[in-house]
Amino acid sequence: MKAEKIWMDGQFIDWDDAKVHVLTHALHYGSGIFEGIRAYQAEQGTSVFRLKDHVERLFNSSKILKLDVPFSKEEIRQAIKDTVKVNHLNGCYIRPLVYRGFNQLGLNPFTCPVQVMIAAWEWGAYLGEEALAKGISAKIASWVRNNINSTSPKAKICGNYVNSIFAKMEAIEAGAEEAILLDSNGYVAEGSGENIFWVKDGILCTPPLTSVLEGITRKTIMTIAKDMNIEVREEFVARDSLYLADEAFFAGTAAELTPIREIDHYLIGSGERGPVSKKIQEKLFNIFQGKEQQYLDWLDFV
Ligand code: PPE
Repeated sequence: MKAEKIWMDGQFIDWDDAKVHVLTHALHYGSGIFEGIRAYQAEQGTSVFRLKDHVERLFNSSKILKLDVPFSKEEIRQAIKDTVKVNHLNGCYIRPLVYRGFNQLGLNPFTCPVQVMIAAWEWGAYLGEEALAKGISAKIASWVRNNINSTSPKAKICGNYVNSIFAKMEAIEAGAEEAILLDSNGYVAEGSGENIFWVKDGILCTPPLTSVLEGITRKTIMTIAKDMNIEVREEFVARDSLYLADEAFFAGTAAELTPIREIDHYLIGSGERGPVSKKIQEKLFNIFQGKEQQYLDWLDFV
């Protein structure tokens, strides 16, 4: 993973020179927030998927962590598109980060400057190319999802991701590919970096937005499923509902729509990508490629 330029605080810097001081506040305490965005090569040109929604969430995360972004939403949207353009990227992953820089250490963040960077690079299938067709194995983590009174799950805060890293390490060391975290009440929450869906008797289900990230892919999938006349429900369920589901999948910008083949060694349905998952996945990829007139508004051409 390497591209040419990274946007740092308003200007493009060579990839290898995009550095920060070791006493950067966010490096010590996780006091930053970020976004994960994808651009796709559509029939009409390169486009960023749901750029406006991602920038909106970036500013919501900033508000929650009290980071005063020194750029307007419009400036950030333009900088994201410029980053894709100067790097001559077609399909890519885009990572904007707003973080507390260096002034002094200690938990009070207010004296540290708010800095912004945007990087973009080619990033293929998050959980492997094969995973998109065949599905992956997942494990219920012993680590509980960040509690709603410990941090804000609605904000994509850097520090929140230590919780995900614990769950991911546990899953990998146990021989699984991804983790599923339960919330403090024991209900299914989400993956380490994805929302989760399952299908039971033709109904598409996902947990409510309490202790999970308000995923843009989640929102997209709920909209297109409804448009395809698939019933969608938000439900708190225990892990056994996942074991007994007909289908399950992860949804996120990086993961796109990745089917889940097995959870804790229980085969989900027939242990392969299910028909509802496949139908939604195909629709989603067609939308990314600009092949669905109805959803062209979601594409922002660079
Ligand atoms: N939950 C979590 C915890 C999460 O990190 C993501 C995105 C989602 C749900 C899905 O949200 P959305 O991308 O808006 O549909 N995870 C990002 C970071 C992944 C990473 O490894 O880094 C992403 O997919 O870009």
